[in-house]
Amino acid sequence: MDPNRALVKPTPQQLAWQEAELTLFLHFGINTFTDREWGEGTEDPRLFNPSRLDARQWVRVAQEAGFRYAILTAKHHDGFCLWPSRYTDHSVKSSPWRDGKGDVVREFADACHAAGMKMGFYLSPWDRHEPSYGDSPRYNEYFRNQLTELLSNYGPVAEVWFDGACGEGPNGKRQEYDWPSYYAVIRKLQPDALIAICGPDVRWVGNEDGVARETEWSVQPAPVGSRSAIDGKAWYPAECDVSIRPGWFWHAHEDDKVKSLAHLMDIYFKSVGRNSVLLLNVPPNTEGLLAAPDVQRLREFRAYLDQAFAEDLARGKRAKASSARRNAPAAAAVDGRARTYWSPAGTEDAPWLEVDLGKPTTFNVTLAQEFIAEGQRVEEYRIETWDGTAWQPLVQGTTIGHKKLDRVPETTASKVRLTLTRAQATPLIRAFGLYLAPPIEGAGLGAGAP
Ligand code: FUL
Repeated sequence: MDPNRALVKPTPQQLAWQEAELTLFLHFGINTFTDREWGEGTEDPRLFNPSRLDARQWVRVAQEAGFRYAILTAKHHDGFCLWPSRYTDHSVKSSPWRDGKGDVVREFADACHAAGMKMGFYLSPWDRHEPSYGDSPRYNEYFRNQLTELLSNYGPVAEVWFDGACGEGPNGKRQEYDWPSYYAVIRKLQPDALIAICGPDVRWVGNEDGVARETEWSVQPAPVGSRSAIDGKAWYPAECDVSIRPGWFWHAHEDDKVKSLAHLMDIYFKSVGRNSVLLLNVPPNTEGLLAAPDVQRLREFRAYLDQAFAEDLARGKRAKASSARRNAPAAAAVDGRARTYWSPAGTEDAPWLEVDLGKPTTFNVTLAQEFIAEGQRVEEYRIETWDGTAWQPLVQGTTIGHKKLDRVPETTASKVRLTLTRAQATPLIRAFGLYLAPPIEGAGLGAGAP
């Protein structure tokens, strides 16, 4: 490894987003009222009529569950707009809701801003209603106009989420999306907004199960439009999108198919716990509210996380290391602070950090975090426990990144050691922690999706 090599680092916006860990996704629109997942674009806007819509409820529930970003589907593939766009009548203004004077995006944005929730929107480039779709230059202009409305009139936007779906237009031609021109509108109007999925700032993890890879690098070949590229590489962190229900939109018949707490926790460990952000979809119902079973599950989700991570058993314990740089002592990895880290002097092959727990201590989750503001560096690590005579293997892992959580069988030890066996540059370990998570009713903690 070349110590002078410039490392790819996150932008401040990418860093804030990753630190937040949890983003709520809200799929809501005409499909909510037609009981479909994909509309055809021929739906009657008069069907859109939520009886008790309250975006403050969405935001309150999300915030209570620990979510700090929320993304609403301003327009899905059917083309129906949740805001009164000047460029089409296929929107809330043609609906009976609030006498055609309503604006869901406005209510959502206001609720987010009032609560300090970061706000984003999903805008489907694929539009099955808009007549200009397929006539590439004309539709690209229509799309940029819609983006301009959403980015100009609703306050700060933290994330714009682009799905890649692309069908034929009414003229039988395939629309060619002019991505660079879309990005230019976003960069100009909302320079702090992250552009996700079909965009350069946040990468789709590659499935809709909420599961990242065991090895998840935030540094990737640079996508078009990236702001952090060095030598063809860029900071391009993974986001895991998954719905709390089988579908993305609300359907009455799925009220009893909300994912179990055990399944959600498995998703959490395999997304947030694998250096990714979890984008969890919780769709409002025909009343315009998050449904009771989903709200209940989100409460359980929060309560479980609070309990599982209430006490870091390594916090403040005596720590020593194979070596440490000045201002980066071993103790900094167990001080509970986000801005300090342990970093080895860089001379040994496999630097290690040892925590003396002072007494036999039982845990079943280990945590490691890198100080990613300075890049992602660790390629391989192992965790061992001291049995009084020798070090016993417990975890063998690869990348760490922002956060790596490993679930292990209940283990009792008085000393635990983290060894970094391979790294791309001198590692900076922000945290090393140990937790005893309670069992989940109906499933062991280690159990996967039911
Ligand atoms: C997909 C869409 O086709 C789904 O309807 C949903 O919006 C999901 C998040 O992205 O590609």
